[in-house]
Amino acid sequence: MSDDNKENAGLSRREVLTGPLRGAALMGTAAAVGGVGAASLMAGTAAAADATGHAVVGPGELDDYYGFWSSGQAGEVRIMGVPSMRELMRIPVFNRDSATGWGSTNESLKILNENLTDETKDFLAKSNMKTYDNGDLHHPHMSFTDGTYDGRYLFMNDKANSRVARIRCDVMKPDKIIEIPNASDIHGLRPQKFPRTGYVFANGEHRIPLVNDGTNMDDVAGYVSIFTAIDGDTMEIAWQVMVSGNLDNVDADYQGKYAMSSCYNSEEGVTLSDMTEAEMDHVVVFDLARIEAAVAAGKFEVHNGVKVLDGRKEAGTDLTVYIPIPNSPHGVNSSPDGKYVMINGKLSPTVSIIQWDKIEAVFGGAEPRSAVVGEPELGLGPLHTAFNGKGEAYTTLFLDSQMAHWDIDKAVRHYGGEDVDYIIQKTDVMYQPGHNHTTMGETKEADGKWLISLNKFSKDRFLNVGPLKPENDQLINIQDGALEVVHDGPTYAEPHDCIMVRADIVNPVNVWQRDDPMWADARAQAEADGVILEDGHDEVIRDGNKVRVYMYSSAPVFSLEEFRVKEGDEVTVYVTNIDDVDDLTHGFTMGNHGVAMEIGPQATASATFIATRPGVHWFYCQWFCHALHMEMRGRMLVEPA
Ligand code: RUQ
Ligand code: CUA
Repeated sequence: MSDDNKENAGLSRREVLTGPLRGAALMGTAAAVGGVGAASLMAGTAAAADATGHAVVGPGELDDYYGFWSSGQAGEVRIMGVPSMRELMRIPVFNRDSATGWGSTNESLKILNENLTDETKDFLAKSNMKTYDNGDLHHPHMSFTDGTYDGRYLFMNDKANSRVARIRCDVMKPDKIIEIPNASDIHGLRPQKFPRTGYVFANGEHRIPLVNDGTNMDDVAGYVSIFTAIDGDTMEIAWQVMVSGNLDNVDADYQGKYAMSSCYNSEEGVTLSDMTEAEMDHVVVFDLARIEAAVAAGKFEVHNGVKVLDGRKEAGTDLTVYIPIPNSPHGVNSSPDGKYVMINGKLSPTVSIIQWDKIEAVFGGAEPRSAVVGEPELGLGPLHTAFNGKGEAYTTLFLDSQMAHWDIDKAVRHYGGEDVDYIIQKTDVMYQPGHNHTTMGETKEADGKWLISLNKFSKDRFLNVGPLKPENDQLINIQDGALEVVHDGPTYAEPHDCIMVRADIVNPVNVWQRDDPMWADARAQAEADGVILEDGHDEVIRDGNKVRVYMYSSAPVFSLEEFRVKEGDEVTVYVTNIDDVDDLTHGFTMGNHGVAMEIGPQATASATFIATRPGVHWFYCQWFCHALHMEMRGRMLVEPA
C-alpha cells in the first residue's frame, strides 16, 4: 500500500482511479484492482436506485452521506455510509474497545476520567474501577452554524452515567467527556442550531433531590429534574435549570431564542401508575435570553460548582413556560423551515404542532395552548418525526409498526376547522420503530432524499441467533414521493438514533498532525525525559520503580526488539507511529497484560501496567500493516525481584 502511494507521487489510489490520470493508472494497476471492473470504478460516486428502487452504491463507489449512528447500551458511535448502509467505522466513546484500546490507553483514560465529579472519582477508586465500563448512548448530533451542520463536532449523551461527550470530526475520536452534576441520567440532547453551537442542551431525565447526599430521600415532591446548557466550545457547563416533570427529549429553534423539552410524569410520581395518571403532561420551553439575564443578575444557587436556576412550574419565574400536551409526549422535532416544532404523543395518537413564533406571547401571559396550531391524529404510538424540507413530515408509529407520511400545512388547516385530509400515506416497517431520520432533516437544508427507520424489534426477519435478536434498520427512498423500503438489515444494540450528513460537510484527515493535543501528556513527559517523540529514537528511562519505554513503529518493526524491567515496576510504554502513509495503522499489544492500543499514522499512544509477572512476554502489532506484520513484535523481559 505504501509503495503504491509513493509511486503515484502522493495521490491515493482513488484519486488516480477517478482523476484525470485514471486511464494511464488503470493500465498500470489493472492486476491490483483484480475482479473489480474498470467501468464500475469509473462510474462516479452518485448513488442511484436500480430498476427495483434498490439503493445502488457499487463496489468502490462512495456514499453521498455520512450516517452517524448511536448504539444505545453498546456505548459507541458508528459511522455508516448512506444509502449503501455499509458500516464504515466504530467510534468507542463510553464503552471500552479491544481493537483501539479505548478505555485502557492513558490518552483515552484521561478523556474518560478528567471531567468526572469528585464523588464519581471516589466511587471508581473504591470500586477498583479504572473508569466506567458502560454507557448508554442515545442521541448523536453534529454542531451547527447558521441552522445547518458545520462538520466540527458531534455531541452525544450517556444516559447510564449522566455524561455528555464530544467527538472531533477531523479525527473521529472523542476529545471531551464530561459528567453532568446535579442531574440524573442524561437523555435528550441537542445542539443549538442558530447562530451556532453555542450551547448543547442536555436533559437530566430522572428526578432526584437537588443535593443528592442522602439527607432528604423520602421527600419525593422535592425531587427535581435538571436541564443543562453546556458550552459546546469549552465543554463547560454554562447553567442549569430546575424543571417540573421528567425531562425526555429536547430540540432548539432556528432563531437561537428557545430550547424545548418534552416531559412525561407531570404527576411527579415514582411508580408507573402515578406517572401515567394525568391526561395531560407538558413541554417546557426555555427562554435563553431570559435565562442569561437571570444568570447575569445573580439569580441562581451554586450546587456542585454549577449555577442552578429555578424554572419549576410552581416557581413562577419568567425563565420557562409549560405547554400542556397529551399524555407522555416523547420526540421533539423542529421543522426545517423554522416555523414549527412537533411534539410526538407516544401514549396519545397525536403529534402536537407548536408554532415557535407564538411562544413569546405565552411568556407574556397568553394561554399556553394558544401556541399549539395543529394536532393531527396519526396512529398508535407516535415517537419521532422527520422532515423532507418540502412541508411534509414522517412520524414513527411504535405500536402500529408504521411510518406515517403527512402534510404539515394541511394538518394545521384541519386543526383550524377545514375539512382536509393530512395523511399522505403510511407504510409498514418491521417492527416497532423508535427514531427515524431524513437526510439533513434536522437542519434548514433538509433535502428529502432518504428516510431511515430504526426499528426496535426484528423478530423473525433474519436467521435465528438465539434469544437475543438484532434490531432492524430500514432505509426508505422518499425521493419520488413514494415510501419504498430499499434496505433492511440487522443491527447490534441499539441504534437508538442517528443523523445523516451530506458528505461534503464532513472532512476528516487521513494522517494525524504530530502536535495533536490527544497525546500532549506523553509529549510533555517525553520532553522532561529528554526524548523527542518524532525523532525516531527510542529510550528506556528508569525513575525509581517507574519505567518509561519510548519506541517508534515503522512497518514492519518496532524500534525496540526487547526491553528489560524488574518485577513490580510500573511500566509505561509510549509508541509513536512514524509512518505517514494513509491507512497504515500499527498496534501495540502487550501479551498477557490486558494492554492493546491503536497507533494511527503519525500518532503517539501510551499505556501503563505493573510488571508483576517475571519472565518473557511478547509484544506485537495487532493492526495488520505489512506482509511482515506477524513478525512485527518484540520481547519484554521481566527480571524476578
Ligand atoms: S428516545 S425511541 Cu432515548 Cu431517543 Cu425516542
Ligand atoms: Cu504494524 Cu501490524
